[in-house]
Amino acid sequence: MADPVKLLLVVAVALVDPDGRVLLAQRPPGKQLAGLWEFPGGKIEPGERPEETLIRELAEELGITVKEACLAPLTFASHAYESFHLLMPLYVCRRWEGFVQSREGQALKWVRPRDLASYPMPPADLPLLPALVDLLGP
Ligand code: 9L3
Ligand code: MG
Repeated sequence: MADPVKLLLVVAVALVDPDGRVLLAQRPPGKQLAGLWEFPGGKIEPGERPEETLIRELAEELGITVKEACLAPLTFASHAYESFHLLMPLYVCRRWEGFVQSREGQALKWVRPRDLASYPMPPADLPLLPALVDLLGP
């Protein structure tokens, strides 16, 4: 029998500031895909709902508090790596409490939607850009 496909469940968020810019985070050295710019987020822990994961990850990585009601699902990324299949919903969040800070040594950048494509991104994140630009405008 063929090996079952390993499914990796990850959530990501487009944080949108009042000027319509989106936050990208650079994956730190030593991590898989180091140096690439991604939408912040992380792996869904057993028993978590995706919204709970995002609230936890944004507190850990960026030091901000988002309310579940402020998270709107936009679209899904689905990418087959060699050893696993990544399934990753992208949420949009425009309101949060606290100031965005780098809590894990990652570089952060606020980027205009039309400029997102000029940042090297993980292959899962790249196909999310058209839906985001549609929503936010250039
Ligand atoms: N990943 C891709 N794009 C993203 C995020 C948050 C994560 N926007 C991928 C990178 C890793 C996997 O998901 O292959 C797990 O992420 P992490 O726990 O290593 O950050
Ligand atoms: Mg993460």
